[in-house]
Amino acid sequence: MSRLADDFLWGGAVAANQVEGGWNKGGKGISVIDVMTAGALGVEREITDGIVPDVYYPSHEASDFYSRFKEDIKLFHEMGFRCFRTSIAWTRIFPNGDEEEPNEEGLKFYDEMFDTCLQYGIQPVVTISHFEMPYHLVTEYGGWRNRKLIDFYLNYCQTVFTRYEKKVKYWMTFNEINMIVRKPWKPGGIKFAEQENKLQTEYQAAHYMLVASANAVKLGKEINPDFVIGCMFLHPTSYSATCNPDDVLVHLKKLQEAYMFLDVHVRGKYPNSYYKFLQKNQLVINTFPEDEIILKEGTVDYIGFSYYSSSVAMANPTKQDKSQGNEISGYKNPLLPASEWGWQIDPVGLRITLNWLYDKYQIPLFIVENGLGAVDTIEEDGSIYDPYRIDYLRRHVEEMKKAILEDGVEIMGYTPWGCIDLVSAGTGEMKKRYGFIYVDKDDNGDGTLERYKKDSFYWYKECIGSNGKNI
Ligand code: BGP
Repeated sequence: MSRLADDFLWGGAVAANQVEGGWNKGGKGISVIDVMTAGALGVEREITDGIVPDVYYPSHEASDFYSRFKEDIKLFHEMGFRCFRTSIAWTRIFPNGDEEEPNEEGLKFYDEMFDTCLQYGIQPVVTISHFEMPYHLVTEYGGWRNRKLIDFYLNYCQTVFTRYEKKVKYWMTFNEINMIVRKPWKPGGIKFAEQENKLQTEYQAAHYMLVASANAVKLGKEINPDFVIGCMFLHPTSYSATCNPDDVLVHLKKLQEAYMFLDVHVRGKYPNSYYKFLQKNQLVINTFPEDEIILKEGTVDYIGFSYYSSSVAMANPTKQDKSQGNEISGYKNPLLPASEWGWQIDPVGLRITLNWLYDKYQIPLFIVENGLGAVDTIEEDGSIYDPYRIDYLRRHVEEMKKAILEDGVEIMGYTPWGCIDLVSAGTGEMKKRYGFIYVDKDDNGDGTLERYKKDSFYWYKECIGSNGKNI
């Protein structure tokens, strides 16, 4: 192959909870993100007990995509998007999560949104659960530590698969599923009680989510065999800090622990190292006898993953070695520059990641998140010069192309994160911007919400228009 396929899925990615706002409109219920306050670099977002009056919650209005999606999708079209990755807010469809009947107004909202995409020839790529499970499932059932969540999730899947059968072909079951064993609030609605055995709870929840995911794949295929259903994995790319075998082993173990999720998603069973890990940590996971078969039968069609940066692993780290990164980070790499938020920038790491994944799993890959969170300045005439973002994206696209054209990796598409500015999941900030489209809003929630095209908007348009040639 000497060029990218003509149907390569160029596009952009967002999540409902970070872009839509309209948190209580159209019958929507409260989600786990709706009770998270804003934070900053080094300042954790607080999880409040329900909605507290006079507290600022960034997700409540977010970028107001809920009311402006038509003009926003038009702008995506102007850039030439062939696909648009977004999620369905579970709480628009089942406000509490445990109802039997869905909320028609919520369903209609996504009907309209997907229709708008399709009118412009943009394929929706839908994450079924992206950090926005119903808060009620936390207060009543304890989140994903409870097996009942599988049924609620499947009822939700059944509803959206059936409703959007003719509109959505590409699906992903859970965003960054492996976050459940590190930062379980957003993906799993799990807040620990004092004395709780955290690891036990996390790995139990992981099992339930994996069973739910496999069941969802099976269900989706029954409803429409043409559905293309993938998983979504936070790829914790890292290197051994030195060639000291002790560092190399730590690095290997780190990857193995994370790849457990992909082993189940892709091969339909846990690796031996997982059972040894459970033993070593004295974890006992409750399973049903049928789980084994479900996992076997519900394997995914592709691996969707996020990649922003890399870090290093070492056997004897010091406190100063810690690096920032996307939820699961490691230690600093002295050879790499970092973003304003301390995420180390490593385009070649993307090529390495693609090769690792493809060598190991041999199914198509989809880069569903990549990008640079940076502060942008808007000029008086409305221009936004963001050469740093263009440089980041260009270098990553170059490496992706090498992976396809020189290494033979099968990649379905590329959807840079936050194609329109949105609320940061990690910090809740607005000023950590990823978009090609600037949204006039600040960290206090002030601004007109008006949209402006950044320089990167025109760069990406040219990139897509030339199918990745002119970058
Ligand atoms: C991933 C999430 C996204 C997104 C992104 C960037 O973890 O899937 O929801 O937000 O990272 O992270 P942040 O928003 O913290 O900059």
